[in-house]
Amino acid sequence: MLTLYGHPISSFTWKVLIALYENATPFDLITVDQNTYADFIAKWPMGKFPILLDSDRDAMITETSVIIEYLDAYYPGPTRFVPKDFDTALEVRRWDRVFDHLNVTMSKIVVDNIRPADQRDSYGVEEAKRIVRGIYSVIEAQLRDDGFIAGDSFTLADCSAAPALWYATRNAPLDGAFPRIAAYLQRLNARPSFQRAVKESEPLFHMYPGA
Ligand SMILES: N[C@@H](CCC(=O)N[C@@H](CS)C(=O)NCC(=O)O)C(=O)O
Repeated sequence: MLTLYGHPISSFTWKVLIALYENATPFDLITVDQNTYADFIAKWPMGKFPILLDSDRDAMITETSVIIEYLDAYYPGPTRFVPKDFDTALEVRRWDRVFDHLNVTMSKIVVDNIRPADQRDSYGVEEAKRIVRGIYSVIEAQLRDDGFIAGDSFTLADCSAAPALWYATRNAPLDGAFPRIAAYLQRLNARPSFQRAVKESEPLFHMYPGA
């Protein structure tokens, strides 16, 4: 049995939820909140979520990219997340890293929105926005008019891209300068797996004003 410790509004949790929903993989979600935090932190003192527990294999897997590779290996379904061909797999992993970098950078902007007014970091936010626009340029140059970030198939890198771009573009708008990203985001938005992750978190959107 798979158990995911995460939070419905967390972008890194969405990344893994998308992979689980893509293949209708059964799992239980334990929301990391004040009731479950002690249990979670005892399991993973680094405190970064989500983490996946697999009681059938007596395994705990951390780091979203590794979790999705694990699902691909042990709970495969119609959507394969890492191609068998080494060079293509390397490209998928490379773009997964780019989108995780976008995810972490945009979090600085999102989290600043919920800081007390006198503890905001406008310098850090402007710097994050500059970095985000640099990442947008790299992504725009990679994208084609159709398909996904690393070819025709939806992969690990697209699981990573969907939440990162969803949050980033609300906080650092594309402003018409990145048409291929806008079109790509529409293709990602059309995936039922992503729609479900967003829908389930809607009741909690108020936690992140500006998100
Ligand atoms: N590299 C990690 C990043 C996970 C991450 O940063 N998760 C955020 C939630 S979206 C988190 O745990 N934030 C709480 C904290 O940093 O204390 C992964 O891919 O799993």
